[in-house]
Amino acid sequence: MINKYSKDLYKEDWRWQEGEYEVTRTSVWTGPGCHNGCGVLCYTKDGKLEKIEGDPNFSYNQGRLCLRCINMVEQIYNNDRLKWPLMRVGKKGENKWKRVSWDEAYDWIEAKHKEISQKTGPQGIVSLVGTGRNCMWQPAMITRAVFGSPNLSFGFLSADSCYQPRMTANLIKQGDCWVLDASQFHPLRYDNPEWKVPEVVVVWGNEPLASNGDGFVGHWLVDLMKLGTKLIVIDPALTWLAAKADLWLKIRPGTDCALALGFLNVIINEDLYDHDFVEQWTYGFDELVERVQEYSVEKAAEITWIPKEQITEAARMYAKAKPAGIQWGLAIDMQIAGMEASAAISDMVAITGNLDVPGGNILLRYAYNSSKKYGCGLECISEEMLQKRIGTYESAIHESGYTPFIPPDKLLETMESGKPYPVQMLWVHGSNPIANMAGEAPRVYAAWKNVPYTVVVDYYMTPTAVAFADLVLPAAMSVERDSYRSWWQPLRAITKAAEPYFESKADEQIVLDLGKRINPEYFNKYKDVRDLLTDMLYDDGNGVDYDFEALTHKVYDWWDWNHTYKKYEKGLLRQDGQPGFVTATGLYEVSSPLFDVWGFDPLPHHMEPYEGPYSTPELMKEYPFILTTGHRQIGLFHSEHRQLPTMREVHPQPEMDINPETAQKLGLQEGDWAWIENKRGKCKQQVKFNYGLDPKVVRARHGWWFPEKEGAEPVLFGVFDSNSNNLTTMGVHGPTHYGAPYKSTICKVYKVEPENDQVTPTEIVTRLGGFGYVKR
Ligand SMILES: Nc1nc2c(c(=O)[nH]1)N[C@H]1C(S)=C(S)[C@@H](COP(=O)(O)OP(=O)(O)OC[C@H]3O[C@@H](n4cnc5c(=O)[nH]c(N)nc54)[C@H](O)[C@@H]3O)O[C@H]1N2
Ligand SMILES: Nc1nc2c(c(=O)[nH]1)N[C@H]1C(S)=C(S)[C@@H](COP(=O)(O)OP(=O)(O)OC[C@H]3O[C@@H](n4cnc5c(=O)[nH]c(N)nc54)[C@H](O)[C@@H]3O)O[C@H]1N2
Ligand code: SF4
Ligand SMILES: [Mo]
Repeated sequence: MINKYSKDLYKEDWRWQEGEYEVTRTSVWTGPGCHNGCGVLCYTKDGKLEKIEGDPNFSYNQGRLCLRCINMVEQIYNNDRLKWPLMRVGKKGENKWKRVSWDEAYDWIEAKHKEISQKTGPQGIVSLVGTGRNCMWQPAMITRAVFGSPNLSFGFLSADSCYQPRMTANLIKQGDCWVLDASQFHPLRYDNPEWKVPEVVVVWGNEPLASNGDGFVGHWLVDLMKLGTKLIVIDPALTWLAAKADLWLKIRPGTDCALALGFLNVIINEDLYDHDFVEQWTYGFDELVERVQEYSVEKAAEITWIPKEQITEAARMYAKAKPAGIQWGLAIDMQIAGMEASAAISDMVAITGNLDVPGGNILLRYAYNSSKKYGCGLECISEEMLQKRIGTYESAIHESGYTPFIPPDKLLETMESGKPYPVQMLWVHGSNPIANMAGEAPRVYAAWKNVPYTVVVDYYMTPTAVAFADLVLPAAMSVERDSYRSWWQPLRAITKAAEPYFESKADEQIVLDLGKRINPEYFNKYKDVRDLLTDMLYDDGNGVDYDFEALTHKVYDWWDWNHTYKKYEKGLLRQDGQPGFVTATGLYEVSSPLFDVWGFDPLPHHMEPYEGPYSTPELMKEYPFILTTGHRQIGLFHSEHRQLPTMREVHPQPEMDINPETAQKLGLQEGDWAWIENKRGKCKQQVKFNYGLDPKVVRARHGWWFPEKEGAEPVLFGVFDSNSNNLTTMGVHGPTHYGAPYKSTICKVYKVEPENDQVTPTEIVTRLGGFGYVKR
C-alpha cells in the first residue's frame, strides 16, 4: 500500500536481515496485555527477541509504541515466567508444584474430562475468559468444540460490565456497533480525502491515553486536537485530556444516563437535531421527545452534580458541531444503568446526524466480517446442551443469544448452591479473577472452594492459580506465536518471530493438541496451527482468498467496507441488500421494540446508583464517600505486569486518588497508606492527591497483587490486601443484567496505623472466613 506512511519511511518487507538481527514486521496483541494490535518490527537473534520498534509504515500506530510494548523484552524473559506445565503436589494454596510434561498434563485433562462427562455431563466444566486479549476464540473453542460444554463465562465480571452494555445497546438499536472515526479505518488516515476532522469529540467515561481500549489508540485524540478538534470530557477526575478540554464535566459517578438524557432534552427542545435523519431513518423518536421532558437540565444537574449551564453548553457544542464524535469508555458500562446510559448516548449520535459520517461515529465490523470470537465453537453444541447453560434463561439478553456468555453472577450463585448442577471444573484461560475481575472477590474465593478441579493457562503464576489450580499451563506470548487479528480494521498478521520461552505453548497450539485428543473427529482435519488459522481465515473471510502464510507476507490487509460511510443508505448493512439498518424495523430504533418484548423500558431512564447519597443516605453516614475503581495505568494491564521491575518503577504501589482537602480532614498525607472500607470489606492503598476530584469522591486502583510476596496462603501474594474488589459487588445490576456498579459504590477512608493493621485482609479472607459482614 503506497501512502504517506510508506516505503520512504522504512522497509515494507515482512522479514529481512539487519546486521546481526533478523527483523520481522508484524503486529502484536497479547502479551503485552492489550486491546490493540500495533505494528512492530521485532529484532531477534538466535530465536530471542532483543528489541522491538513501532512500525513506521503502519498508519494505525505510525511507529508509536506505548510502555507495555516497549518493555516487551522484560516481560518475555522475566525469570518468574512459567517455564513448563506444573501439577499441584501440596494442598491447594500451598504453592507446591511438580514439573510435568505436556503429555502428562494433557493425560490429566483428558481423564478429568471423561470423569466429569460421565458424572454430570461436560456442562460441569465451565470456562472463564478475560478481556479482549488474543485468547478469546481459543478458550471458546476449547470449551465448546473440545470439551462439549456450553458454559463460557466472561470471567467473574459482574453483569458483563465491560463493553457488552455499550456494544449490545448499539446492536439492539442499529444492528451494528460504532466507534469514533479518527480516520483509523483507512490506510491513508488523516489524508483520506473523504474523512473530516471532527469539530468536537466527547470523551465520555474513558481515558484512552492510558487505556488504548477496544481497538482505539489514545494518541489519535492528540492528533485530532492538533488538527483543531475541541474536546468535551465527562469524567469525575481531572484527567490529562480533561485538562486540555474546552469543557470538563465533573460528573457524579454512576449518573451518565441522566446526563445523556439532559443533553437529549436540550438537543430536542432547542431543535438541534438532524430532522432529515430522524424522519428518514429512525423509529420511535416521538416517544423520546416525551421522555426527555422528564429530564430538564435542572434535573440532570441535580442528579449528576454538574452545573446546569455546563450541561446546556456541552449539549449545544456537541449538537451544533458538524461532524462531532463520541469516544466512550468503560465507565458507561460500570453502573447499574450501564445499558440505559449506552442507549441514551447512542441516541445522541443518531439524532444529531453523526452516525456513520466522516469524523462522526462510524459503523464497523470485524475485518472481512470475521465473526470467530467468544462465540467460537457454538456450532458444536446441540440445542439440548445449550439449554443447560447456567443462568442463561434468567436473563432475556443472554437467552436471546445477544451474547455467547453465561451470566457471571449466576455462575457464582451456581458455585455457591450447586444448582442446577455442581460445577466440577473451572478452566481459567487468560483471567486472574480473584485479583481483578471478580466483582466481589472474597465471595468468589469462598465459592471456588466448592469446585473440585481447576486448570489455569497463563504466562505467570497468579494468585488464582496458587489458590485453586491443579494444573498450570504456560502460554506463549505474542511474538512467540502465529495468529491473526480481525478485531476491527485492518486484518493483521501476528507472525511468530521468537522461539517460545522454555516449554510454553501458543494458545492456538493448546486448542489443537487438546482437540486432537478429545474431539479428533473435528480437529484431525488440521495438520498444524497454520492450517487451523487458514481455515478460520477462509471460513470467516468474506473475500479472504489467501492462506495464513500469505497474510504473514501482506502483514496488514485493509477491508474497504470498514471505511465506507453512510452504509445504511447504500444497502451495505442488511443481508437483503436493502438500505436501512439490521433491525426488525430496518430503522435506527430510538424506542426499542425488543426491549419492550423483553419487559424492559423501551427508552432510557436514570437509575440511582445502588449505594449513594440518594439511595442509601443512612449508609452514607458510615461510608461518606463515593468510590469509583479501576482507572487504567499505562504500564499495567489489569493484574498483569506486577513482576516487572521497570513497570514497578513507574507504578510502585496501588494509589487511591483523593481531594487534598478531604485528605487533610482525615489526617492523611500524600504517600500515607489508607484503608478504604465499606460493608463488604476493606483494602489499603497509598494516598495520592487529586486536586480536581470532588471532595466526596475517591478513586481506587484495581488489579493489584504483589508477586514479590510469599505465594503460599495465607499471604497469597497479598492478593486481597489492596484489592478494590473486596468492596465492589456481584449480583447487583439493573433489569437487563448488563452493567454493575464497579465505578459507583461507597466507602469510608482512614489511615492505616499499626493498631488497625494487625491482620492482613488476605489472611482475613483465606483463614478467618472473610470479612464477616459480606451480604448473602
Ligand atoms: N494500560 C491499561 N490499558 C487497558 C486496561 C488496563 O488494565 N491497563 N484495561 C483494558 C480494558 S479491559 C478496558 S475495559 C479499558 C477501559 O479503559 P477506559 O474506558 O479508559 O476506562 P477506565 O480507565 O476504567 O476509566 C476511564 C475514566 O472514567 C472515569 N470515571 C470513573 N467513574 C466514572 C463514571 O461514573 N462516569 C464517568 N463518565 N466517568 C467515570 C475515570 O475517572 C477514568 O478517567 O482499558 C483497556 N486498556
Ligand atoms: N474494581 C475494578 N475491577 C475491574 C475493573 C475495574 O475497572 N474496576 N475492570 C474490569 C474489566 S473492564 C475487565 S475486562 C476485567 C479484566 O480481567 P482479566 O481480563 O481477567 O485480567 P487479569 O485479571 O489481568 O487476568 C488476565 C490473565 O491472563 C494472562 N494472559 C494475558 N494474555 C494472555 C494470553 O494471550 N493467553 C493466555 N493464556 N493468558 C494470557 C495474564 O498473565 C493474566 O494473568 O477486570 C475487571 N476488573
Ligand atoms: S497499544 Fe501499546 S501495548 Fe497495545 S499493541 Fe499498541 S503499543 Fe503495544
Ligand atoms: Mo474491560
